[in-house]
Amino acid sequence: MIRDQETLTLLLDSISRFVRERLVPQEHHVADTDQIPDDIVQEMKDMGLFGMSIPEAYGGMGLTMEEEVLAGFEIATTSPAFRSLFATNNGIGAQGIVIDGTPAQKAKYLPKIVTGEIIGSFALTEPDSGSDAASLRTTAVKEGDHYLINGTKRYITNAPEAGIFTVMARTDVTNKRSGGISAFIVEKGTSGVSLGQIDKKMGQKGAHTCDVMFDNVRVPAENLIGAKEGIGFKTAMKVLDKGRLNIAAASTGAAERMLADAVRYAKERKQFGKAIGEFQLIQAMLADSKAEIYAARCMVIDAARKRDEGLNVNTEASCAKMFASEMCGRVADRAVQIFGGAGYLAEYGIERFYRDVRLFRIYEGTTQIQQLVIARNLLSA
Ligand code: COS
Repeated sequence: MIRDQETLTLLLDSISRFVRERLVPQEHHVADTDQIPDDIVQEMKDMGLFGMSIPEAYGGMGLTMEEEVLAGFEIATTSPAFRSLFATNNGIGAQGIVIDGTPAQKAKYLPKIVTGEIIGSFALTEPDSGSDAASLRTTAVKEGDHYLINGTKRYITNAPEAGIFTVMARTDVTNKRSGGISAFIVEKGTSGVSLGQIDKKMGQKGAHTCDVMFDNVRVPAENLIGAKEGIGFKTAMKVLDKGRLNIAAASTGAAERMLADAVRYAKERKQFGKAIGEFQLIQAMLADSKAEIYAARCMVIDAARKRDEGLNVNTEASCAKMFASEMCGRVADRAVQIFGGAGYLAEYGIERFYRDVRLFRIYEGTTQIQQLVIARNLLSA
């Protein structure tokens, strides 16, 4: 749903200009240093990018899902590391509070998430619990007006920068599956919270992940999301329904960028006496990419509209995430192919995208988990 086209157009134009003029020129620098410069982070804050999806009542833009994916397409036309920094505040690092938080939890944390004063991070995955999220082993034992949390979380995006974590932990150890899980807001400064080394990744330099360890961490009972035990897994799944749409939008935007780079190169690069874009085998790769990007874009917008209508988009979010991320991988591969030898060299940047977008098919649920969700929903209908 688009609430006001004029306001949205202004936002999309300003994001597009910011990406073109400020972020694209910094892509190599961020990849080389593994850091997003402070002045860029400040500009992101000033533009309100940390609070796009947070309700206006807490100072955010309150974008609808359709508006958010349109913004997501634009933001994703540069290195994914830039979006990653504020994406958890709009997505998985804050949505647990937005969707299921108590009024007091929202009032306490959301205004600071909006400004980027605190970064929100989502702590679900563990060393032995990835795709099978319901098997997680982190425990939260109630002691008076506190919970004592123990366990280790792995691959946690933005953990090094985070001010709060949404931590899924088992409050009922007799229930080994999803019904025993609750979600908590844990502040980073709490005694017993510690971080592992920043992970060395294949790509997405500038976006950081690491382990987060909880050693007898005392969390006030008021930080139990929704003030109810046993609903934490469902909170996580609802968060991921939205997160998967955001990753689908990011995949689509990144594919658009790679195709634009490939088209430009195909016009400039000459072989056999003419631009390689005049050869039909190159044209086929460009055309397939364009059609697939268009299909992904339509899927993402349709699923976003359905979510705005209040429909259950579990299936649609998984379809969009699966199709768009796999499509993005194919476009990345073709783009490298069109660049030829230059595609394999760091200075042309396309190999960096090839590595960066590989993650889209893995995080927030692998392609295989999306297949499982879609098929289960089909068979149980
Ligand atoms: N919204 C609301 N509730 C949901 C839901 C959703 N999207 N998905 C599942 N649930 C509910 C189910 O209805 C079920 O409720 P009941 O117990 O009341 O029947 C409960 O949650 C458990 O669901 P389910 O039985 O489907 O759980 P499973 O353990 O079989 O597996 C999958 C669920 C595999 C889909 C889940 O573990 C998953 O998404 N894994 C991938 C994790 C992931 O994406 N990790 C990335 C980390 S973030 S980067």
